[in-house]
Amino acid sequence: MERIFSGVQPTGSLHLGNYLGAIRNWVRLQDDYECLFCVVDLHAVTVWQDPDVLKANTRHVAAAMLAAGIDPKKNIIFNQSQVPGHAELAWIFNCVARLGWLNRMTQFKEKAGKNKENASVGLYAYPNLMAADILLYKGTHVPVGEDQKQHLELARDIAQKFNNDFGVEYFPIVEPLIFGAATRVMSLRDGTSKMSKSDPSELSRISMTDDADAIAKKIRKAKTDPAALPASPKEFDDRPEAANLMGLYAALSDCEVEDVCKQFGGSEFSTFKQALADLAVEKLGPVQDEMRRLMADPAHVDGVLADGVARARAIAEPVLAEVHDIVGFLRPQGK
Ligand code: AQP
Repeated sequence: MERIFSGVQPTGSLHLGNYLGAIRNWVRLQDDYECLFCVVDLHAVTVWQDPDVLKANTRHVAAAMLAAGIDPKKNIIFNQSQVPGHAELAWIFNCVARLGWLNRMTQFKEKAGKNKENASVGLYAYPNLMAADILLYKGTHVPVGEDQKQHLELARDIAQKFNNDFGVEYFPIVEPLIFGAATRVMSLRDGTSKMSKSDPSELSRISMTDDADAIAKKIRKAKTDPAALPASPKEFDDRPEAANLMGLYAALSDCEVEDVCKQFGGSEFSTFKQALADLAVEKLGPVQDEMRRLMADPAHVDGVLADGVARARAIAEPVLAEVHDIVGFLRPQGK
């Protein structure tokens, strides 16, 4: 069976973008692939995290995966730091990847901003760790958002170079799985920047822990423009906020944006926002209720993660042993 690896960083409260762009799609993959879903805490610490908050966020992300419908028996749900092979293989990949490759990564430039001298080395080498995450399990497919496509290309280059350097056909060349609807949910305050956990404005995102009132308020306050709603996606040019809100409606109701335009074209934003808020509350409510129930039972969530860690290690350890042999690390035999 083909194997999928995918992860979410425990860097804050999950939002609608993480749900529609990632977790909801993962639920749909679990029947067709062998899946590892990872809370990528090693990635999270590329930017400083409060230790207690990081632990709480790790449980929060695991709870979101479970609440969304990922079956922990069928799939492996675990946190990255507890499988040492991720960091070990990332080191080997630090020695395979070229500086020039990493210098081209646009996400580092965006996240480091103007002060890149002050960014952590980990943030710079982040794509090498992502390659290790996938290849430690010889993953064949990775569901990625638009923003991760470049990193996945790098994982393919690393696998190829490792195979060439050592004259082996060891690592698979990973294929992306890109989902159509809502691959990129944008900020409610600015339709040109992505909805993000680290955006300082709470009003920019719908958090998976927001209650119905908070969801309705954020949608009501979402930035719009003065014109009536477009009757076709062709009219989305220069109207990023309308495109984003109508795209959200389409993703939440599992229909095409064209249909949303047909239904609401010509209406006032206020009417549409009310319908969008009602829909968001209806669709997110059951997942949020289940998340709250799970968050009140941390022992259960920890049990799921511990089981996942053991199963992930069982796959990773033989792969790492083979990589050691390929690279030439001596395993001394004691008496
Ligand atoms: N706005 C988004 N629209 C669609 N998909 C999104 N994802 C993130 N934001 C959006 C997808 O969610 C998965 C997990 O993302 P992540 O937590 O590993 O990192 P990220 O992409 O950096 O997410 P954030 O929310 O923007 O976090 P911060 O602010 O900490 O950097 C990925 O599949 C991602 O594509």
